[in-house]
Amino acid sequence: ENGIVRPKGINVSFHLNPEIEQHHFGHSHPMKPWRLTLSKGLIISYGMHAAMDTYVARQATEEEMEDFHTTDYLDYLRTAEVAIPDDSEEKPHNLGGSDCPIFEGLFDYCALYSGASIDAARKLCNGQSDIAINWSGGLHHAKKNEASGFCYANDIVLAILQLLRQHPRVLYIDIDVHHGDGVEEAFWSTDRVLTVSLHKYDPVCFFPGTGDLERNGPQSEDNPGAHHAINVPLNDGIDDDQYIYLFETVVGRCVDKFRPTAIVLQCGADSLAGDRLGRFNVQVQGHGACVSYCKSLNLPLLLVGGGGYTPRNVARAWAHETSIAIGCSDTIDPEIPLHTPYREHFRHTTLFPTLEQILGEPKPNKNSPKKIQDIVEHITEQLRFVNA
Ligand code: VJV
Ligand code: CA
Ligand code: ZN
Repeated sequence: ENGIVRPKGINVSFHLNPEIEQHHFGHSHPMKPWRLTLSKGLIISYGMHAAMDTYVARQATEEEMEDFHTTDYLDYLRTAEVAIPDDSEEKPHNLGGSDCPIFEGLFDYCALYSGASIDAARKLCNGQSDIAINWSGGLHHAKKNEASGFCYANDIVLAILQLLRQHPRVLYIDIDVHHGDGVEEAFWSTDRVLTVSLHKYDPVCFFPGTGDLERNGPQSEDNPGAHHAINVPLNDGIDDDQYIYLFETVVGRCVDKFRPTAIVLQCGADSLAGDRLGRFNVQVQGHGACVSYCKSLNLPLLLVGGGGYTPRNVARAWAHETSIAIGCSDTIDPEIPLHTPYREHFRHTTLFPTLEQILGEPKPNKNSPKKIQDIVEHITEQLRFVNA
């Protein structure tokens, strides 16, 4: 089908569970698990499933989730009663407000996306996969004892903990438009995980308000994790050229100094132009270039999803990135196949719409060349303290 063949020598596993897609955060909530249905439909219509090992994820057990989360929080998550979101008071474990509503099947949803990321990490550990993909994961804000920013269980932390059983050093990279605060904080105190997040940074007006350039981990004498958090704070309107330059320069230097033995890339698609919550001018090509660069490092690679609030663009990005993983991105037809489910939902018939097609008028780019150079210089300085 479509000339897709299984790549020789490189194994890609695809972890999903259609049950995840059935959950609803509530009327007009920006997080729509249905975007996973749209993405999968596009991936299958291109025939890409034939080039991967597909696994239907099982639920993570409570014991597995306790590797990071408190028993108290998990018990609350499992037993919380469905309620109309209410922001009027502080809630136990930050559950039940409009960002993190309590909806039907909440615990199953969390256990399923966590199970998929844990399974994916195990495939990398036992060498059955070179690249493992879970587009339903990537929920980087969840804390050990509370929900935050649409995230309830932190599947990324759970997956990295699996990788650390086999791997001395794991590099975590986060291209979601939001700061990857939950993952950063979880590995604050170890030098075995280097976290890197690129994000829109505005301490007042943009969630979660953290992630300035100077935030590099608690700087105490006895903290091995000091300097092992890298933040790339950006302004509105960053374009592909600047984004790719920063990604390759920063990640390249991190790899040189830290010498990771495995990489986790959170591919939040809210950094794309035209996202309902995002502010950047990054295109499907620029977003995908980050995946290509990580793949070129030839290390075990876990790809997870994350944010992404304009489903047609999320589906384009994650289908393109799946094609990069299996090595057919140069050969597939950029015209969305005629038999793609919900094809009319994509508005344009190409995988790679132009900024004009997406936005009409592109957003002004508020990132000066000097700002980009200052970021690279600060991070280069910071990495002097990082050694393999
Ligand atoms: O900015 C916030 C927090 C508030 C309090 C709650 N109100 C609703 C919004 C302002 C300060 N939260 C952010 C959370 C973003 C989470 C991003 C997650 C990820 O992409 O990084 C990873 C998956 C926020 N931004 C926008 C909204 N919340 C938002 C929430 C809604 C909504 C519209 C916007 C919730 C329900 C409904 N509309 C109906
Ligand atoms: Ca980020
Ligand atoms: Zn986000």
